[in-house]
Amino acid sequence: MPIAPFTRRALLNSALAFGGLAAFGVRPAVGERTTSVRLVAAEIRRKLLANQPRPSLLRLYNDTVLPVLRVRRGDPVEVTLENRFKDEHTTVHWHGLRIPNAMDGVPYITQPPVEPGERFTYRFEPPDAGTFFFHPHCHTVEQLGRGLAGVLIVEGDAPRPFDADLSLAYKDWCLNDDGTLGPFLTLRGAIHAGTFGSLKTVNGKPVTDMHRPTYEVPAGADVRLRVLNLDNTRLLGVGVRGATAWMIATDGMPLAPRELKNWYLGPAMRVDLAVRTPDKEGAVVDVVNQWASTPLPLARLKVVGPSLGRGTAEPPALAGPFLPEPVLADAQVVRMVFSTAPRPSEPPPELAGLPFADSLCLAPKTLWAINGQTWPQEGHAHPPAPLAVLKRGRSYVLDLENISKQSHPIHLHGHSFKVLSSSADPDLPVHWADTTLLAPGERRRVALVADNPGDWMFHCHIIEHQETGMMGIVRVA
Ligand SMILES: [Cu+2]
Repeated sequence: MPIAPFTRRALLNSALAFGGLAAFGVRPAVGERTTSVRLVAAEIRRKLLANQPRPSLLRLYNDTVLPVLRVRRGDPVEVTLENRFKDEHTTVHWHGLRIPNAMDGVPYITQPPVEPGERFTYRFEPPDAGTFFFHPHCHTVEQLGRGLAGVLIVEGDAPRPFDADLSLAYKDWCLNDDGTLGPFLTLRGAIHAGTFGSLKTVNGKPVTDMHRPTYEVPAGADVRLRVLNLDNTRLLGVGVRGATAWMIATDGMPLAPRELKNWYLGPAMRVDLAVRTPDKEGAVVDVVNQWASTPLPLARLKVVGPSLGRGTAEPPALAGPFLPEPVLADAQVVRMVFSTAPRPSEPPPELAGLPFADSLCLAPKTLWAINGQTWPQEGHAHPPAPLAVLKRGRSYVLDLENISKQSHPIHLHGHSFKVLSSSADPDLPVHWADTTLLAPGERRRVALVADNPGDWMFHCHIIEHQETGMMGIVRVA
């Protein structure tokens, strides 16, 4: 019975490596199947690198860098957020979850901001299984920049248990020599591809040319790798060296297994891989970022123990997807054009002096636009008119076009959409997503059924672009 110990060990590795279940104290509470979790958002001083002169000021959930929360599809989840920040409100957005609007976690738009000392309980039943994450949605550039995010794994899609299941959550940190973090938003970064961090990490562990987080996995086994790009800025091209890997899900939605060559992950995007590890003990498998001219390491899998003999056959497909198929013949086409702002501008002088221009979640400058419209500088408290109003239950094709010189990973809340085509990549497989990456000049057609009523945020997930105007509302009514 070699499988069970390995499986348990691999799961334990991933849980212990970055807090995992223990940090959350997951326990059944209200009903038998309810997962009840306390999520404390607080500042903490901690070193990201052992040789830092002084610790960095981080903002974390439950004192853990990128904690992992595991729940089951369809089972009730109750998460009580407690805001222990001194002077800043926050909320939790459940990225990619098709849950009711009131639980979506956008301050002012879907709920009042959770002020310091206050609590808010999120209640939902995850309708999809897969790999998701959670993060705040106001002053995100700094809250997320200091680490405020977590991985959400919704179980219930595997036709048979994987031999190991690991998440690899990528994030850069703007770490300075003296241990301080920042700046999180620069004019130069916001105008271009964003402000890049100096320290690359996976699961909070440093990644360099010489060093990468290493995990032991069984030989001849099916290992599920959940790769998440949780950075504010950086684009990844995920590849695997030393083993055959199949893509089995994109943004938490299953895909017929497809051999992985390269998959681009903009900020907020995820890909699930089934990696068939070599039979030979001691072999290594590298997960790499192929976006760079020389592939950069992300993580290494080290093969240990006797082969589990999974052979060479394709892994089975995951269960799902569990969402309605858009009817293309009936679909109305809605065009969305992503560009620089028609008139770059600064906030009115009476608002410019506010601390970090936050209390209204206001854009410090307006640089980016969707359909020529920028998120107003009066902030979330004064939302703009919707970019589009979709009829509940109807199918739509969103015709997305990026006419700017930067890439934009575009995210719609409350829905997943089917990516049908790309003007830049004729070989792009049809796949489901909640965030899709548009290269400069690229046009993509995506389809969805507008089945979740409410006002939903629609924005670029390069956070500096989002916070300088590339954000709007899509209403489903
Ligand atoms: Cu963008």
